This record gives sequence, structure tokens and C-alpha cells, in this order.
Amino acid sequence: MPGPALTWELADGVAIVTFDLKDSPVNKFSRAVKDEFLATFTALEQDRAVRAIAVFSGKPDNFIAGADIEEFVTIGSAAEAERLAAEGQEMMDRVTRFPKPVAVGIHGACLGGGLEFALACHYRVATDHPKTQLGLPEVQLGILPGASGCQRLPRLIGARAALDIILAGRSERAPKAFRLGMVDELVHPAILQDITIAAARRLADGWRPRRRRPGGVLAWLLDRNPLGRRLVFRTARRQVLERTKGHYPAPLAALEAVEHGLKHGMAEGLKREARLFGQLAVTDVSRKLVQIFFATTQLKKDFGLPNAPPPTAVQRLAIVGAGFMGSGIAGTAIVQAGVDVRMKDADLPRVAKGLAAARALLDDRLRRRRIAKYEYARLAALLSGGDGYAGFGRADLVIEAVFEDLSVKQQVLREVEAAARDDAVFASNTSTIPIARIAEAARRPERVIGMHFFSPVDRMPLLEVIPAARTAPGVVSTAVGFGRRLGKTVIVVKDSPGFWVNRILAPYANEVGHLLAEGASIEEIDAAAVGFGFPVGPVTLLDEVGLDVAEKVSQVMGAAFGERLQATAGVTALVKAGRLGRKSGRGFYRYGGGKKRGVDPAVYELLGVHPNGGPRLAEILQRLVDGMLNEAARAVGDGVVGTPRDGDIGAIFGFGFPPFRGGPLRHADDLGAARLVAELERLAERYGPRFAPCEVLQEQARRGSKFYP
Ligand code: T1G
Repeated sequence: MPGPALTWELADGVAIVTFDLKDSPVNKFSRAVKDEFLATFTALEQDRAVRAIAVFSGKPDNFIAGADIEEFVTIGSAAEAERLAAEGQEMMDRVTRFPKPVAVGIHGACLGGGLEFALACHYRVATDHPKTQLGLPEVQLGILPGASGCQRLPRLIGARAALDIILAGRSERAPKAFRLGMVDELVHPAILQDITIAAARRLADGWRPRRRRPGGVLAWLLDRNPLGRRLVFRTARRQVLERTKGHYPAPLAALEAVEHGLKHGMAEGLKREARLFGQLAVTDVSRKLVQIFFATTQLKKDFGLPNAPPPTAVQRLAIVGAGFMGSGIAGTAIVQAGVDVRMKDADLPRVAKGLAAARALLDDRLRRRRIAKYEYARLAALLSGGDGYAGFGRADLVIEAVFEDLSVKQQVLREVEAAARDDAVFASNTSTIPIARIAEAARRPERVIGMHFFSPVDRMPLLEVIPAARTAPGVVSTAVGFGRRLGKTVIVVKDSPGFWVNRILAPYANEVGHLLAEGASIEEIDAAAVGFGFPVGPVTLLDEVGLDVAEKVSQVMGAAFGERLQATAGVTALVKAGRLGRKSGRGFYRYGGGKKRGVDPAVYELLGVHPNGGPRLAEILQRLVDGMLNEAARAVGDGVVGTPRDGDIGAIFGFGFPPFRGGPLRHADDLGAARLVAELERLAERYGPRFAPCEVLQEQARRGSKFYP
């Protein structure tokens, strides 16, 4: 009887099992699916005609995405979650002990419980396709691999390599997974079935694969003797604490599960693994990380408009401005989307520099073995440039990344309109100038939109897409769709000063000036924010963004919103003194050899301030965070983002708002509007009206409502 997920047929002694979960884009393990697996394996065991088993996915590009996350979030208690993990472990154990050989053919994502299943099988074949990725992403959801992954992976590939994957929640492409020993064979997708079935048959005939254990003196020293292992775990623990600053319990728990299992044996390890899984599954951190997972998957399908028309596929991109942003966009477009890119700047030396910078991203891919030599040659040939608009007539999308000045951008827009097709989209990569203002110069304002990339473009995951009042809906879809092809998480935001990210960063960055003036030290300000969970503090962030850029943004914000978002004079003084932040080797901090070298005491003198204790750390933190939450709430009220979800994802992916807090709006909900309003009122009384609680929060406090119902 076919169930909702599994079917099988017999081919010359081998049962070919196909996992294809109905009504779902991916295969995943739920309780029902697990029961069906067990029933199927029982049937296969009893069927005398079956000598061996080969398991495949029926999905075109997905093997198994792991446990069903929607099911596991409904778990109410640690004990119930522990039981769920133990049941998963039993199923994997059943597979491993199965009296007939089980081989798997893996194509597409093989993650979490999916990889745990593959590890439990007796032989693994994977396609060398880019979609085939193997990994244990559980810690990214605040949990750990709970169906025996913490035990099986280190036993197969060694403790060090397994910890690299488990503690970071990493996925490896198939070739790397093969090198690590996670899979036994790597094949072209066309022969996956044949090779896997042949392997199953050979296993049934008594053949045993010889697995080379991770070799070398180092492996012997570190993976296979207790003293070496202790060193491995001590180092890993230290690295985890450096990275998570104690905010994320999952990696440490996973480390414990692995270590315990290697010390006390598989059975004890499994018990510990299930227990820790149970504890983690009901933590607030895990809930928040799971919400972020679902928010990002929803965003993959959301074009920011109701009934959005389908996007036009961009084949050819043209970019005006071959500077840091322009070349970053060019390189990312080639590497991620494989589109043809034409760059233009005022003179050829600048163009050459931009092309070289874009190509550096390709070089990096080649060096890290992400692309092959022939692929490199093909991609490099997509890139070209010049000092005129030649080639722009073929572009579907033109992005300008020129100097941040309205009249310069309008001039570029006019020139592009003269050179490009009528149906081409013109996108401005401005961080501050309203798109509607730029579009005033347009003959076809409905084709004009904003695409605000963050720097460095290849590494920053967020893109803000900004339609102006007259932008056509299809243009919005096209910009969003292209941003996604670049691998970005895209939010569509309203055309208003600072858009979303710079709007809510403004009070946070401005507060630095006030705090310094009151005697706080640069280190204390940064430490307060880092302690809260930001990747860097606001002072370091200013240095990273560039103080000249920050100055420009803050002038725009001050002009648009008046006193509330008025910056103090500090940054301007530093810019005048030639301190532009990291890129110029000095800002608030000094930089050398690519590293931050500590605060430059001369900065205090330049600013005319003296660190003398100043406000306490808790007070610093409250001023930094509450100011941001207040502005975020106000911006939601102004309709800058369509949903709280977009606002939270924008803050997390845009500047690293601590993911375990779920984003500024979730965090505001957690504090509660009444408490936040009371804190802001106190701050306003003490430090000025910039802290006055906004209408949205006051209304929420009165009605006891929240951003997320
Ligand atoms: N559970 C539930 N739904 C899932 C899912 C999962 N594991 N994976 C994907 N989906 C849904 C997703 O919400 C979306 O739904 C649709 O599938 C398509 O996804 C015991 C405890 C597999 C690489 O963390 O990384 O195993 O919006 O748009 O871009 O140790 O999804 O269509 O309704 O993202 O092609 C560990 C999470 C689980 C993998 C596919 N596994 N998924 O990417 O499609 S914990 C994960 C992904 C675990 C064991 C433990 C990606 C993908 P809808 P999509 P995609």
C-alpha cells in the first residue's frame, strides 16, 4: 500500500525505494514519514526477493531537507523533544542494523536528519551537481543534530572535520563532502541511479567498501588518541565562545554531545545527544532562529506587492560607476547569476580598476575551488567595460553606482535613457537620495527604481529595493528577482529618507556623539553593543561604513527629520582631519595590516572630549538600543516596511541585529510596549526629546498590542 511518501519497486533483487513527500516542495521527516519508513523497511526485510536496497529522492533538486521544522516547533516540553530525538535515533539504528545492504543516491540538499539518514546507510553516492549539498544546519536553528548525527559524523570523518561542520551548521558541496569522506562516490547526475543500484547489488554479493580513515600523522595525533582529542575539544570550545559570546547554547551543547559519545561510546553519546536536543528545542533562542528561517523562506517568494507580475529575467546587466560599489555589484552578478556585465566610468583607468576588482571575486572563487578553470574562463569573459555607453543598448537592467549627488545621478539617468532600450530598468544604488527625486529627470519614470546594496556587496546578504511612487509593478518584480539571483535576501521598502536600514541606524549612530561628549569611552560604547549581541559596536560600524559616507547619510537624515535625528559634529570633525575610517587606515580606531589596532587617543582631543567614566554600561546600552527600537517602531508607523517581518529581517541581515533576539520589532514585543515607553520617557526627561516615545509604541502600550499578534 503506497503511503504519503514512499514507494518501491523491485529490479533484479534490488528494491528501489523512492522518497517523494506529497504536497511538499522538499522531502522531510515527520512522525508520519518516520513510521512509513519503519513499515517499509519491515516489508523489505520480510520480502525474500529483496537482496539489497537503494534509496532515492523523487524530488528534482532535493534529497531530504531534514526533520520537519514545522512539526518540531509544536513541541511543548523538553521531555517530548528528547523522545522525538530518541525515536529518530532508533529509526537510524534500524537502518544501520538492517540485515540487507542499504545504499543511497543523493542529489540535491541533504541536510540535518537527511544527512543523518544517509550516514546510517551502508553506502553513499552523491552527484557532483552544485545543488547537492550535505550538512548539519541544526545549530543555525538553535538545536543540534539529534538523530545520531553528533555520533555518526565524527566516527566517519574524524572529530575535527565533524566539529567544523556541526558547530557552524555548515553545508558542504558534494566534491568537498567526498574529499572529507562523507560520501563514498561522486558521480554525474545522469548515472546516479545506475551506480547506486550497482553498489547495492555488489554489497549484497558480499563486497565491502574499503574506507580510508582520515589519514596522516595529524589525524592520528588529534582524532585518534584521547590526549589529542582533548586538545581538539578545548580549542573548539574556545572558538565557539569567541564567536557566540555565550549567546547561543546550541554549538556548546553539540560539542558536548560529540565529546561525550567519543569518550563513553555510542550508546551513551546518543542518550546525551537526545537529552541536549530536548533542552535546546524549547529554548527561546531556538524559537527565534526558527522564526527567522521561516521569515527568510517566505521572503524568497514575496515580491513586495500584492499580485506582483512575474519578473523579467535579466540576461545583461550594465553598471555606471566602476568604483567600490559598482565593481562589487559587477563581480557578484557574474559569480552568482552568470550574467553578461558591461561597466562604464568616466575614463579608462577607472574602468580598468573596476574590472580588476570585479574579477578579484572570480579569482577568489577559483582559489577556493568553488569553480573550475574552464568555468572561470567562461565567467571572466562575461565582464567588459568602457568609457562610453557602448553595449548599454542590450542591457535589461542598468544600475548606477556613481557619486552620491542628486544632479550627478540625474545626469547619468538622462544619458542612460538615451543609450538604453525603452524597456530597460534603471536602478539607482543610492543609500540616501529619494528615488522619486532622481526619477524627476526621467523620460520613463515608471522604469526607475532603487536597489540599495550594502558594502562589501559580495558579502553583505541584504538588498533594499525601493520603488518610487510611479515605478511600474513589473519593474519591482524584476529588481527583486534579480537581487535574489545575486543570493540576496530582499526587502521592498518605501521611498523615504534612509529607507529602512539607515533610518533605524541613525539614532544608534548619533548616540555615539552624545555618549562621547558625556565622557564615555569608545571601547565602552562598542563593548555595550557587542555584549547585547551586535557583531560590532556602533563606533566600529561607523569606521567600517566610512566616516565620509556616514556623515553624508546623517546630513540627509538630519535635514529630513530635524532635531530628532540630528548628528553631533563629531564625525564631521574626524572627516575634516582626514580620518575616513578603516579604508583610510584611521577613523575612531587605527588600522594596520588589515586589522583594527585599538582606539586612537588623538580622537578624543580632536573631538574635545575626555573619557572620564561617563554613563554606566547598562545606561549606554539602553540609550543605544531603545533609540533604535523607537525609530524602528516609528518607521513601521510610516509604512517604511510592509510587515514587521521585513523590518526584522532587514535589521538582522543589514547590520547584524542579534538574530537570537529576533530583530528590533520582536525585541520590542518581548520587552513590551509599556515598559519600552516608560524607559523612553525616562531617557527623554534625562537626555532630551530625541528619546520621546513614538505614537506607535504609545498606542501599543495603551492597547496592550504588539507588532506580531
Ligand atoms: N522542515 C519544514 N519545512 C521545510 C524544511 C524543513 N526541514 N526545509 C524546507 N522547508 C520548506 C520551506 O519552508 C519552504 O516552504 C519549502 O520547503 C521550500 O524551501 C533530527 C532536528 C532544503 C536548502 O535546517 O535549508 O533535521 O514556503 O524555499 O531555496 O537532527 O529549505 O514552500 O511552504 O527554502 O530550494 C534541518 C532547512 C532540520 C534545512 C531548500 N534542516 N531548509 O531551499 O527552497 S532539523 C534544515 C533549507 C533536523 C535532526 C534535526 C532549504 C533547502 P514553503 P525553500 P530552496
